[in-house]
Formats: sequence, structure tokens, C-alpha cells
Amino acid sequence: MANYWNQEIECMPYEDMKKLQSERLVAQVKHVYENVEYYRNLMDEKGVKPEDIQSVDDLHKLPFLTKADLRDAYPYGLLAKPLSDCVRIQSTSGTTGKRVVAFYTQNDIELWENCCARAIVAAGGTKDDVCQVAYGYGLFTGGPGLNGGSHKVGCLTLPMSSGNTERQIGFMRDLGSTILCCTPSYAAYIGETLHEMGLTPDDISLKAGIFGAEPWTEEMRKSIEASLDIKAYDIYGLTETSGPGVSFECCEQTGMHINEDHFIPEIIDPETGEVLPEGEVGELVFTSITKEAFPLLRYRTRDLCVLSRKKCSCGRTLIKMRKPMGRSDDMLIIRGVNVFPSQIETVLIEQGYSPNYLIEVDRVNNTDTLDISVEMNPEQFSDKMKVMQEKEKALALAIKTMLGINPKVHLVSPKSITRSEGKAVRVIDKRKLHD
Ligand code: DLL
Repeated sequence: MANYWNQEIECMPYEDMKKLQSERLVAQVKHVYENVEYYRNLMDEKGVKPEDIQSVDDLHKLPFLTKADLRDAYPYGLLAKPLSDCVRIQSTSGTTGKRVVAFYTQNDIELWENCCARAIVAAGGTKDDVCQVAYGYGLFTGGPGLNGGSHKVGCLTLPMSSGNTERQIGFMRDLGSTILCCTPSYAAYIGETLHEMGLTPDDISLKAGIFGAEPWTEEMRKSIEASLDIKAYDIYGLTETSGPGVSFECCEQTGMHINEDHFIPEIIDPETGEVLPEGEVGELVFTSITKEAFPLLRYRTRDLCVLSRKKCSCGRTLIKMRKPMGRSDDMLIIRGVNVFPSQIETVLIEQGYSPNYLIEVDRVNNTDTLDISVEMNPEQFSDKMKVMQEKEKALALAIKTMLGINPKVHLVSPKSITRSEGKAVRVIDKRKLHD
């Protein structure tokens, strides 16, 4: 049985949604044109006036906004409300370049938390649940976003933040947490630690997890679901558009419903900027039509994705986005071949290895090298060199079949790859250091 946080919106016929989006878009464009000089200049350069935008069908006329614009305009250049109306700042976790700061009015917080509440309810959450939030708190949006959503739903909220994994499990047992919110890599680590503590999923009461903030594969989902005996739901969002809750998964688990009443999605060809039809892979672009302080028009996320309006068995009519397969800037080009870390992860888990791995790319004598260190489970380890070499060869062959290029695989001992309590770092591209 599907539960909704806002049934009228979540199940609204598309024609009505389009009307609502169009009204909101027209007002939003006017709001930013009048209040943000940076946008006014971008629109003037493209020769677009607010009157040119009469409905969602005119969206393509607007200029794109990129992360470079956000950096140019840092910190206040895109603010569309007086600073005195803002009540919160959140920021990206990015470690390179200038930070991106997003501003929120009280209304912005309200709509963000409602988006997260939709996600929690879609994962089966009610006021009777105990929701353990193990995303980081602070400038990162994960903790504050899900915390706010959990309050709205009326769950008993455990604001654990990430880290201190044994204590997480201790609280989970003592307080009977039923929903866990964290990154999928941290969920995998929590599952691993639970078993190492000599416990099983029968010792905890979790029923669902709401995992996002980084790409994760279907294989990883199955592995987390098995180790914690839960149903694992995906959630997506980015700081620039408020944080988690731009889209969320329902019981069908075949992609995430986008909160279209707040965010209009488009898929574009990343090279040409041309809008692509539904079903084609391209870069995801969002226009926020209700945010007041930091609205973004046609913001290029760099996430590669596919949209689908196929009818969903949960009853929601909100358009769905497939699990993002990675960011256009996460894509590695190795010996001319496009490689996504998620493709490698799929092979590893299919071949019975853990999702703990590290990809290292380098350039030696003008040739790209690909080294993949993969952690073994204790049962996979052998002290016979020949056995280990054969395992490495078999895994390298499976990866070559998937990618078309030959990697060097190194099977490493259990627990030797650093675990992540937040977003996992799985790739080191040493070529960048030489450039
Ligand atoms: O990661 C917001 C968030 C917090 C989402 C908690 C979900 C849960 P940023 O740090 O700004 O914000 O990073 C945003 O993370 O552009 C994607 O590349 C990636 N990402 C977020 N969710 C998913 C997901 C938060 N479910 C960037 N699957 C985005 C794949 C995701 N990638």
C-alpha cells in the first residue's frame, strides 16, 4: 500500500502539474530578473525578457546556469531576497575551488523539509517510526535535510550524524531505530560492523534505509538490503537546489520521483546543450520554481541521467529519474574509453567481492594505466600465491569484458581499504597531478 505525504501533488495528473509549474515558472523568472543582476545580465545577453516565458514550453529559451556561475557570483551574487530574510546557509562538500553557498528563507526550509518528508513517507515512514539520521550534520545538507523531514513526519528523530559506528549500532539497538538515513557506503560499513560485532539483523529493528548523496549500483543495493535485512531506498539532491529530497524512491524501486511542483527537470546533451527527449541519457538540468532566496534557473547538475513518465505502481504521477550513473566530470577517460566507477563496482559485486575498492589511474610512458585494488572477504583469502593470481586474472578478465580495457587487479587483505562514513572516495586520478 502506497502512502503519500501530499497525495494531491504526488498523484496530480500531468496536465494539472504542467499548469502549476507554468504559473510558478513565470513568477520565478520575473522574481529573479527583477532582483538578481547576475541573472538579468545573463538573460539580456541571450536576448530573453521575462515576458518571453509564458509556460514550461518556453523553458528552453532561458540561459543555463553552471557551477562556474555560482563560483563567480560567490557569495551573495545570486541572492534573490534581502539577506535579512534568510535564516540558513548550507554549503557543498567540495574541496576544490571556491565553495558554493546556498541561502534559505524560512519558506525555503519549509519546502525543503516537506520534500524530505515525502521521501520518508514513500519509504514507509510514519509518526511511529524511529528515524536514525547518520548523514553528516553541519554545512552538508544530508543531516539537516533528513532531520527536518523526519520531524515533519513526526518520527522520533535520532540526530546521530555520521561516524562512531559501534555507537550508531548501540543506539539503533537501544532505541529500536526503524529507519536509517546515511550514504550507501556508510550503510554498507554499518552492516559490516554489525556482523563483526557478532550481531545479526535480528538484533536490530531496522525496516528501511534512505540512502543517497553518491552514486550506488543495484548490486550495492542488494548487498546492503541483505546485510541489514531492510528495503533500501534511493534519495537524490544537491546543495544548489536545497539538498536531499529533489527526488526520492517509492516502493517500486525503479528510479526516483522528482518533486516536480518545486523542480522542473530537463535532460540535455552535455556537448550541445540541446534538450533531449524523454528516455535519452544526458545531463540533468533543474529549474527551482518555488525557492525564494537562492532560486536556480536551468542549473546544469553534471549528473548523467534518464527521465521517464512511465506509469508507476505506487500511484505517483511525478516524473521519475533513473539512478544517476555518475557525473559527467566523474567519468574517466582511460585509453580513450569512457569509464564510470559504477561499472567497475557492478562487476566486483557480481563476482562476489565487497564494494570496498580503490581505482587508481595514472599515465606511464604516455599510456594510461588502470589499477584496481579490491578487498577480499576473509573466506576469499588464500595463502597460496597461485590461487590469488588466478583470482586476480579472472576478475581482471570480467572487468575487461565490461569496459573493453585491461585493468591490473590487486586483491588486498580484508579491512585494508579505508571505510567511508560519508561520501566514499573511490578514484584517484594521478594523471591530474602531472598535468
Ligand atoms: O549530496 C545532497 C544529498 C544529501 C543527497 C543526502 C541525498 C542524500 P551535494 O553534496 O551538493 O549534495 O552533492 C550533490 O551528489 O550532484 C550527485 O552527483 C550526487 N548525488 C546525490 N544524491 C545522489 C544519488 C548532496 N542518490 C551531488 N545517486 C549530486 C547518485 C547522487 N548521486
